[in-house]
Amino acid sequence: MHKNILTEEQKVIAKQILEHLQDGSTQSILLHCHPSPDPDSLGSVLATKFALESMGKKVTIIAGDSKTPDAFMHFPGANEILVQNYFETDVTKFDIFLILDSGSTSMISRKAPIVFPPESNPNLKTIVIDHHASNTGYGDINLIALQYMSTTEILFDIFQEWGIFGTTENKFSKEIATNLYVGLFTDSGGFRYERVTDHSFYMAGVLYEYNPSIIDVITTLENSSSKGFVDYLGLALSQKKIFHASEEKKEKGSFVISYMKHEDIARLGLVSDDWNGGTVCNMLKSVVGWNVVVMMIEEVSGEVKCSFRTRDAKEFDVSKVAVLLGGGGHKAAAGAMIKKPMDEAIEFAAETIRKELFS
Ligand SMILES: [Mn+2]
Repeated sequence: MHKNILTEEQKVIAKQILEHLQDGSTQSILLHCHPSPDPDSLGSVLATKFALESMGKKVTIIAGDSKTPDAFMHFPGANEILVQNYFETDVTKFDIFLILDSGSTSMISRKAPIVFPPESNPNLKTIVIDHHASNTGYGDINLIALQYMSTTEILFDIFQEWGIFGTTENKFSKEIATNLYVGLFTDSGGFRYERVTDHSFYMAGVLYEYNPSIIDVITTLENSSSKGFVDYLGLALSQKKIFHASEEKKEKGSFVISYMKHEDIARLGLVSDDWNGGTVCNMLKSVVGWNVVVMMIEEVSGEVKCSFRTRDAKEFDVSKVAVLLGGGGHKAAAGAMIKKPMDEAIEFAAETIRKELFS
């Protein structure tokens, strides 16, 4: 028997989801990638596609709001993703919309508000599987499991419940293993985050058995940078504002905000594949005393996307700041969008961080 950390209650929900999937009236299933997809979004969706196909279901994957990054195109099955967003998709063709790694409906699309069931297909069943604490459970069936590092880690246990593996008729494949691994590896910061458990390492071991070249997939992922990424990194790391805690709160150290204005993006000729808030944050927070760090990117003029990280999630819960700014996330890593010009956005974020975490 494989190690499985779903709670009894979650196992019941997993079985419920399976019943819906196996129901004769379920033929066609829709999957999507979230805006600015990360490897957990892609890996979850692609692994699920192979699992559902092994059950004889027809699966369609849409790229969603963003173009799938070139650096992810070597994930097995990635070339079958349709370049269209939710509102460009004819939902009458589907029986189930299986929504993965998406903490809110804005992670399905940011183009317009989303209402379920959609007007054009009142019979569309929505199933949400996710690991974000901010997920309110907006589907017909919701499996929100916070004990997992990544959505692919939840799927690993769900696939056992579904009999995709761990039974004599093993349908687990190299393609499923590879896609589950990319999500597990990246959402755990390469097995570095505090929330990593023995289950994460156990899962990695099982996946390795199915694809001993699993490490090559990560090597390719981490060595697919564009020239634009290096230009972005250089400027982002040099443009930063350092804010110190007040004299009375000296022990709290400092917080740092790096930024990339819309005009910088235009001047360097960057495209959205070129930047990544997390990378800059990880470098900034490696400095002793820089306890909260933020990367702010103004992709669209007047709209600033913020990534928050901390080197000490016990002392500094950055999700609190993100929520106050209209976003969400985890204690150690969160995000938000501020609709202001960059200078005002920096001031607004700095004030919020100072009030919430440094005073
Ligand atoms: Mn995730």
